[in-house]
Amino acid sequence: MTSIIPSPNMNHLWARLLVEELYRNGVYGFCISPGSRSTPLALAVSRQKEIVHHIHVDERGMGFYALNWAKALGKPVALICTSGTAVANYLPSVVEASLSRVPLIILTADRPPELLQCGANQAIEQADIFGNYVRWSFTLPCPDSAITPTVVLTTAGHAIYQACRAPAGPVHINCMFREPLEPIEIEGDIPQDYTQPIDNWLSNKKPFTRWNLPEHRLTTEQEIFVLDKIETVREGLLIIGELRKEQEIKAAYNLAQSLHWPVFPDVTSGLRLGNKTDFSVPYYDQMLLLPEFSEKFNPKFILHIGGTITSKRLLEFLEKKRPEYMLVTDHPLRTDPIHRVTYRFETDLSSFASWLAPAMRRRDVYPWGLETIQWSQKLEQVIDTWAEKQEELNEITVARYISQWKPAETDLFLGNSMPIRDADMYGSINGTGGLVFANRGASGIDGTIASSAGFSFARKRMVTAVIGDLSALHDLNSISLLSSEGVKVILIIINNDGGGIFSFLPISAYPETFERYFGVPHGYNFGNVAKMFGIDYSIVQTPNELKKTYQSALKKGVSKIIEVSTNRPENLKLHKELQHQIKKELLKLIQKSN
Ligand SMILES: Cc1ncc(C[n+]2csc(CCOP(=O)(O)OP(=O)(O)O)c2C)c(N)n1
Ligand SMILES: [Mg+2]
Repeated sequence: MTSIIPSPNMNHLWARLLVEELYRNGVYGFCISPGSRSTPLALAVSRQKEIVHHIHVDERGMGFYALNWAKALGKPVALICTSGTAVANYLPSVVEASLSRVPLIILTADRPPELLQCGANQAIEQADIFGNYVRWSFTLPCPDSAITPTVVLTTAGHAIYQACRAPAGPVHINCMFREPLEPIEIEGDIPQDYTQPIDNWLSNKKPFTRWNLPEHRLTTEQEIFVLDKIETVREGLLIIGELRKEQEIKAAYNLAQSLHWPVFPDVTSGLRLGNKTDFSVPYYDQMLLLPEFSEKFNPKFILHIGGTITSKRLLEFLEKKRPEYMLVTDHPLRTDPIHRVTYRFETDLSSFASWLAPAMRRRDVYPWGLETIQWSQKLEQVIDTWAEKQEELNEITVARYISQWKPAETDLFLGNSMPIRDADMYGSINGTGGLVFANRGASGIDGTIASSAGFSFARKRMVTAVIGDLSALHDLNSISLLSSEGVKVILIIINNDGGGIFSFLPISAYPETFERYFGVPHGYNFGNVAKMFGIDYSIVQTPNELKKTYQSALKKGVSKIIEVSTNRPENLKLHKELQHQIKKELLKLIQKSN
């Protein structure tokens, strides 16, 4: 621990107290964007040698970096920025962190009250700027010897508690500082006995307040209810939504193996692109394209554990079928977009799955859904055969091949729009698993490059990221994060010269407005920008080229951009063609079974 006192002045003392108490409460990562008003905070971090910190000029990218760092850690990461629009640039990542329940501690430097609402430079209304998207917000006044230093410490502690307790999320401490901001010695600024109330804290390394988070477990009555319910269900379906921890993935896998129900794993569950269970139905989204299947497949009870579902078709199916629906999450947020949940439980997911799995092994199993599982297995071959025929790469085969080629010791980040959907629909179940992250809280196409960088840093391993070209353009300056220490990302940019997703929407039938307002072609590629940021770059056209380039980048172990050019109208055609073949095969299988 570096010394907190003597501090040169009150500004620096308070900043050191704040940073130190955050650190003692387990905040080991800080993300700093440069600015003058935040000088005391930045310097406080720089003195604490055990804190890992990153510096990036753009607060928007820095926010997404911190978000995915914290999401992978399951622990809060702190952000520091100066006053003014710097603060406002955090908003997209704050919104995402709020909706995806990721703890962030946002420390924004502010001007003193006498410089607000009077036209002073770089002064905006910062208090409560993030509205309902933060779990707690508080303005620390200018450091003042009339205020006991314990206030600073308990502010830090309470911030962590609010950020970490369910629902986890961002908190905002707005820190006012009056000049001078530099660490200049000011005699008498800190009264001699000022730190007396925290003498004990200064002499040890423990947090001032030790917060204890509530544990969420089912009560005995709830356990009996769940067991009763599940034991009497004959046609059950297990849906596994987003899971962020390897332990949860393992527990969900064991639950699936014991339950003997068909399993619909979301692409972010860790059980979709690998970790195949005996009951996995990876191609449920595509099967639901066929009305004959939807009519025949009638689950009476859903057990859904984890986060939300990517497949809109599955949501529509559930809305129509109206089975009993048990949703088990580790948070209290409302995540029921089809308004169909019958039983809701808030509990730790690993504990829930680990408790339920052994209890399920003992029960009589009603063999239902076996055909569904077998049909899905047959579709694996249909997709492979179709893919083998594609000489040039396309968006479907990129999703499929990456899921097959990605090594077990790497993770996957999926950009919103088509990359996550293609991986959900066409990724292979025979991959190696690993964590799959995406910003699905608000599903923005912003901050994707920064997100994959933060994810890689947190996991201390290579991340393969697949994102669209507009998403890449949106976050260009974050390419600089790809070469920062500890970040290894193979960034695959699917360049279809615009927003490919819109071709799948009804608006594509209006050619007079479609390209200009929705397709938004730009004609760029990413070679020069990769060069500007000193990142290795290749553009590939064929599956073989992608395989070679991808595998050599993995071997090299440093960040790389791989661009794949595709064509939007052609992409739509290819999706339709493959979907037609899937439906044809599935119909044949259904007819055979009748
Ligand atoms: C920040 C933000 N702005 C706008 C949107 C709306 N939007 C959804 S998908 C999309 C197009 C994305 O294009 P690209 O990243 O190239 O992916 P593609 O659709 O081509 O797969 C847009 C603009 C959004 N989700 N987030
Ligand atoms: Mg695109």
